[in-house]
Amino acid sequence: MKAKIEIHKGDITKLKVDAIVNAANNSLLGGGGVDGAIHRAAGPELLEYNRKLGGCETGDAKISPGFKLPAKFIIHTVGPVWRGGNYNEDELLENCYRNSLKLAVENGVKSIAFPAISTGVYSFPLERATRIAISTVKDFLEKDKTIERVIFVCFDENTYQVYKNFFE
Ligand code: AR6
Repeated sequence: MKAKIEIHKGDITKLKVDAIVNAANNSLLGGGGVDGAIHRAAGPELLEYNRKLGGCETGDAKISPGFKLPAKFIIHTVGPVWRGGNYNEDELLENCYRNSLKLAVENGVKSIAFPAISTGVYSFPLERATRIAISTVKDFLEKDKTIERVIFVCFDENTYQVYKNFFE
């Protein structure tokens, strides 16, 4: 099961996988960080498509085509904003990973890449988020037979080192 997980350093928009996950906001209409990069790389059709999705609750996930991306699908999930840890932030972050994987399976996705959801603009502590990301994905993969490959994409060196440390 661990063999299905990879840690990758770089830009998630470049990956040729079945689905990449977007760390979006409730509107699903774009923003900064990885969300901005995905909208730029996918092209304006993504915004047009997402207008019809009607937003997304924190912890939930919605799917769109990848448009100009090498990835076939984009799974948009909304991570929690860190507010000190007493506002269900851990559970909501766990839900992001689990609901993204469920949606992936429903759509026949075999390879999926995740960014470090909530650890940028939303300020979730990186180590705490990394532990949740890795353990939620591992738990899911233990029961699932569809997903063959999960890639954690780390954009900066610090995130990459933290993921490497937790994974070993
Ligand atoms: N590829 C992979 N990871 C990236 C990329 C990229 N191209 N660009 C940034 N990251 P953030 P959040 C990393 O802020 O904390 C947006 O405005 C980044 O270095 O993108 O969930 C949305 O619209 C960090 O490690 O997402 C929301 O309003 C990680 O992705 C809000 O930000 C997540 O950082 C969501 O905030």
